[in-house]
Amino acid sequence: MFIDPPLSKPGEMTEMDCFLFECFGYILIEDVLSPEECAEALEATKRLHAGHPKERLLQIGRGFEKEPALERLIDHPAVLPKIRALYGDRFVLQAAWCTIQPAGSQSVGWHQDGSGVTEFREVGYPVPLLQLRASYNLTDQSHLYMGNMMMIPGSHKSKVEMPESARHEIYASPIQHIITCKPGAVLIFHNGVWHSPMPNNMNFDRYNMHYIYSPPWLRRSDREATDPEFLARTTPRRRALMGDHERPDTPFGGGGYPAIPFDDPWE
Ligand SMILES: O=C(O)CCC(=O)C(=O)O
Repeated sequence: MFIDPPLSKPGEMTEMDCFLFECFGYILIEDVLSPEECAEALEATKRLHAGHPKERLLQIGRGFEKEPALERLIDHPAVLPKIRALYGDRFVLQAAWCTIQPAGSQSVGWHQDGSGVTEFREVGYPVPLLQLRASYNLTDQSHLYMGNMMMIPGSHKSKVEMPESARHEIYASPIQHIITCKPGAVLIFHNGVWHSPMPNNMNFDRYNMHYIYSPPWLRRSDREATDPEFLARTTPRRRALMGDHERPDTPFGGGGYPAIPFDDPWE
């Protein structure tokens, strides 16, 4: 279906952004990364995937510990104010996945994000916001069949699951929306939105960097603990976003959870 995307602008989460996010479960911000920033991040993602099989969608976590171009995206000023507007002042980076959809491959599988063990939709209705994803498009996805994200707008409010029989179909539903965007755009979406990658029929690999923000008490999924060397050298804001607490019980207790220094200068 060709519908206009719920477009937002870098920075502050406006009242209209809040409305669009509430209605669709996602917003798209174009031109977040300059061509140079995007090229740098893309080179970093290629280094992370070097030596790994290129057959189907593959996600590699915690690349920000080694790659400065990926570290910078953890608290990008175009995106972080929107995450803060949706969560309030206390949240962590639950995972950062560097994802390839290799040239000429497909991994269509419609799903909601969460834990297979206890699906977030079992926690309550509407499915709570527990994994807010900022997905940086690092390769061209301005046409169809470029490994685009496919979304069902508003499906984070649906009590009814997508039928099993449709979950491996490219065109699964008449209301689906295929995101077309240039490198450097960022899609922010709610874990409850049903989504899938579109096949990548191009002769180049598709790379997205997904940053997932969660309440501080949710177990991290790309790491048990952050590399101590990274923690020692990164900025106070990023350190706070890592969710490595001196006492692991503090996220539950609240009192000892460090405040995120949102007002520190941007890099
Ligand atoms: O990178 C993609 O295309 C999709 C990744 C995805 O759907 C997921 O990690 O839940």
